[in-house]
Amino acid sequence: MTARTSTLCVALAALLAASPALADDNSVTIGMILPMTGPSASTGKQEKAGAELYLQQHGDTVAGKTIVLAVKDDTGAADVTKRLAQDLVANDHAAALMGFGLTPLALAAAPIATEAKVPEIVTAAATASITEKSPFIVRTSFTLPQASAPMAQWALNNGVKKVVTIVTDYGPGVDAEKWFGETFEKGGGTIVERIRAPLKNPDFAPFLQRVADDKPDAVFVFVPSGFGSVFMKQFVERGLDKAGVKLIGTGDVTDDDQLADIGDAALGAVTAHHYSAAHDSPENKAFVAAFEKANAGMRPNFMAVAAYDGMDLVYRALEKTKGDASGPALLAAMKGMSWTSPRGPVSIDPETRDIVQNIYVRKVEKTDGALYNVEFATIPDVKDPYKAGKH
Ligand code: VNL
Repeated sequence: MTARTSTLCVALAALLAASPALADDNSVTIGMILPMTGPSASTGKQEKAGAELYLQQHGDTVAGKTIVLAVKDDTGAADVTKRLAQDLVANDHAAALMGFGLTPLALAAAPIATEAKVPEIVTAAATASITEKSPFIVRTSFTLPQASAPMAQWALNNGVKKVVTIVTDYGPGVDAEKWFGETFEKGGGTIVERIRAPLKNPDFAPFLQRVADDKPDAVFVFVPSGFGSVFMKQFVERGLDKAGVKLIGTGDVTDDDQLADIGDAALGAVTAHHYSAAHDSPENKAFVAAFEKANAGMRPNFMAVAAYDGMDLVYRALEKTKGDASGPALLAAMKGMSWTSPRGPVSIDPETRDIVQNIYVRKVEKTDGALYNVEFATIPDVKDPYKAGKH
């Protein structure tokens, strides 16, 4: 061998060693597909930080396997999600796919999960029907019906009679509109108007003018994580807060990632959700402190905790299978798994593969000079009501 080729061999060996795609037999690759750029980049950033924190705290070894977390940016485009999912299962032999920032992205990966018999752990997207699109989908985020129905119940119990709903016009928004509206009307409330705003380049001002004309007791809102700031600022600019219109919604609009940016405009907003950085438990205090230490200037939101729990689910499943990382074995181990998350007690419903969790009613308040969603009521062990009605 010449000196030149031997240098090349050394370089090649170094390259192979550094490549997670060619990791040894003992490795288990988790392919995490996220929007790291584009309008939902904040979701990608939170999710990546949540998953990496789990790895940092628990190490990369479980049940004799070495975990390799491969994070890929789909830019929020479904065709890219699908290509990345294909690539991860075919070339990287990923044992599980994880992430998916928006409903269309989670749906794009579903046929790949089914065909490759690899669990698709949905840690962000929250349209109820997603888990029906592949028997290999498991979810650690939430569903919009899970949060919207309890919000309607709270409104009914607290003197709210007339509501305008405003939702982003795609899967989760349609779910939120339906489950808030039907629950509210069944309890005797009136939906004055149902407004849907486009997902792309949202400008809520014209819709909020209609709300001002309708003069409801409250506006119920769903916008995906990352869009709350635009909405809340326009709500206040229209003077709707001063006109006495209450702001209620699912917790996506007062997302912990955006609260500081929204500022005092968020004060008093009442929302229902599964996670607040202010959740008062030892597990959450430890989680928030470790997250903030590892990610200067960031506060974990519901996306971060769902990714953290997604990793937790993989580790627990591998422990249960004693290191068997085949898709069907992992999936079987995940069904029925229960643990204590920073958000509270959770389990994976073995029938629907959706997460069962507490839903908290919270109000935005200032504590120690910062805005938080302060939980004041708990609805325990909520199953996704969309699927509960079918089973
Ligand atoms: C979705 C649902 C996305 C809730 C979100 O933030 C969210 C979705 C990006 O299913 O697309 O807060």
